[in-house]
Amino acid sequence: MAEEMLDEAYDASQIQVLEGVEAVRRRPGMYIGDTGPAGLHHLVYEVVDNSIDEALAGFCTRIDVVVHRGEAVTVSDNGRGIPVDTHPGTGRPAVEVALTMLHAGAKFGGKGYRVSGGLHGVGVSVVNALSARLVVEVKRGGQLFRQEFRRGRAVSELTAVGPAEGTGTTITFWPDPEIFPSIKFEYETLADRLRELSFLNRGLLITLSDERVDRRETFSHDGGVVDFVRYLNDGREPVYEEPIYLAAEREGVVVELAMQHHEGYVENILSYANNIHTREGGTHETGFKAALTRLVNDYARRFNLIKDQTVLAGEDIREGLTAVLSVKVPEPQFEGQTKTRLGNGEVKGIVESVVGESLAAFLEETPSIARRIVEKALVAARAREAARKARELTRRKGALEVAALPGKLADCTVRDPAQAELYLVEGDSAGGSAKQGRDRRFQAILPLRGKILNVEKARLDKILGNEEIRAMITAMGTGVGEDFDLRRARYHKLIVMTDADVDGAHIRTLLLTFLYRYMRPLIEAGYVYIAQPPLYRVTKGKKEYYVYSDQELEELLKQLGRQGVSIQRYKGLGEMNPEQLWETTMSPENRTMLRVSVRDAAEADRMFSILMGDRVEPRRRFIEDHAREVRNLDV
Ligand code: 0RA
Repeated sequence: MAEEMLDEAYDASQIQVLEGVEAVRRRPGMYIGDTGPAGLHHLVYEVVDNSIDEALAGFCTRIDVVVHRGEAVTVSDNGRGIPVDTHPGTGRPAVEVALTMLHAGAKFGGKGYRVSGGLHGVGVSVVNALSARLVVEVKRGGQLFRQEFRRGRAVSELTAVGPAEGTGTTITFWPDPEIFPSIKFEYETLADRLRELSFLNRGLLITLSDERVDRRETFSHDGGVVDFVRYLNDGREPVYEEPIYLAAEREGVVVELAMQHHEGYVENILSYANNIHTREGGTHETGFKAALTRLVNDYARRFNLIKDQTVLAGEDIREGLTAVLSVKVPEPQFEGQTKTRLGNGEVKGIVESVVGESLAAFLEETPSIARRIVEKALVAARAREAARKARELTRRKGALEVAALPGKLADCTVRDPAQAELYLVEGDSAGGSAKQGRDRRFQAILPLRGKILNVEKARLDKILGNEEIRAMITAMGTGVGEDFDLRRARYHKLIVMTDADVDGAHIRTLLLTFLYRYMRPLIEAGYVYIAQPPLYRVTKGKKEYYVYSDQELEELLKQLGRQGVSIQRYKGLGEMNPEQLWETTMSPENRTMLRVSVRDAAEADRMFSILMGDRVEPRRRFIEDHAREVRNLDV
């Protein structure tokens, strides 16, 4: 009788497993966003998040991530190990249930700040369903257990395979090529997220190894968010040496903040809720900004640093501010278009009072820094007022003129922005080829003169005065900075097309930095792309091949053999005739383009600040560390 009941429970759970796996495989986008590179990398984050949960619970100090040849990934932790005992509802080992039943994750673990279950909140069972193969190994109770899965279904029983020391969980998975058009993992993408996680979880050791290229990095930051702010401000001139730091827990909400002003103008507040980057902000960010504005104004007034009626605006106080705000909330609610805005109402007041109290004490105890912050805000307020007046002047002037498009723009004929593309092309000669080669119905060309943009140490604010950049802004139609309005975009694709050399890379970095600082919503909307022109043209007899990377070249040469093969290396776009440029780089049928993410652009911004900044030491260090990338400045 008991056995029969167990069988029934087993059958019921098996049906649930099959239905779950099918649902996930039928509509993977529902669970991981998409099946492109973002979704693919999300698989890794999902598994890592489970280990992070174990770290947040206080049982895990180390996570190792390995990318294998053949694009399998192993995530290993030294936590307690996923439980292996029999799960009462199903009669199956708990670890099998966790890996096969949708949303099973929530049934375990219980309290604590779970990060898995956050953004997409899908759990490892989804990773399993989307993997051609997955192997889990658990060290618990002196034994090593192992179980294997194919496309989400167990193909072996959980088996004790030998003795083991310590505890932990190791998951290796092979993403399913039936689901993902490309299963190629990108080292930098993984490194960025793991670095971020190591900043956000102080003391946690994370390693990333790439066996495909023999590369390895360790991420570990005893300074946590303070180190994060230092990292973001690397190469910038700080207004005060030590980032301001505060941490507190109130009503079950953990608040951590590090902030430091630099002499530049960009506000860069990164906020996180349960380790998830809340790009759209939310209640925690609102609470922080409110407290900062109030505190600095109170201080300034009390010490007569501003006149009675003057109020420093929040944006003036945040000019040149780099801050990382991290909260851990027991039951986070994520809202907004991309589910990256924290919605929990109670968090605003909590952050506001925590920051308010700590910051008040800090300003009181450290008047020299308090004064510097107020002075910087006063300068910003004056500059903003001057800019407003200038803008009003140009607006009045502009109203009298026809909204003229730049003369160098070869516009497209289609009027629907969703179909229209604007190519920013380095150099007049390549610009000419692009104009001839393009499909004029939907492709517009704006040539940029390389030399003008390529001024060493170009100050970004001066660049606003640059004719080429102004032409780009006018062509896009959106305005810049405070005036930016995405709805006015005349093109939904802005494609940066530069030479594959140092100058091209330099211009690209500069353009991305500009877009990041002054037209960021364009990047957030996914409108910005980088064209990928070929690096080589290989011919053998009558056959010709365009080759886009050194690795591809190596593979092709192996295939063709050396005899009778000739290789042309393209040093610039100008070396291609219009037909070739269309064929290889502009035709939607053949081209590949990189969509620029905010993270790419932020990295360009960082690189720009370091390479162009006045501080010699960080620049030297950066160039040493990044010798390879700096050569192609690949962003
Ligand atoms: C549920 C309960 C316990 C640990 C875990 C889940 C766990 C899950 C994962 C996923 C990756 N690494 C993990 N580490 C732990 C704790 C059970 C106990 O020992 O009390």
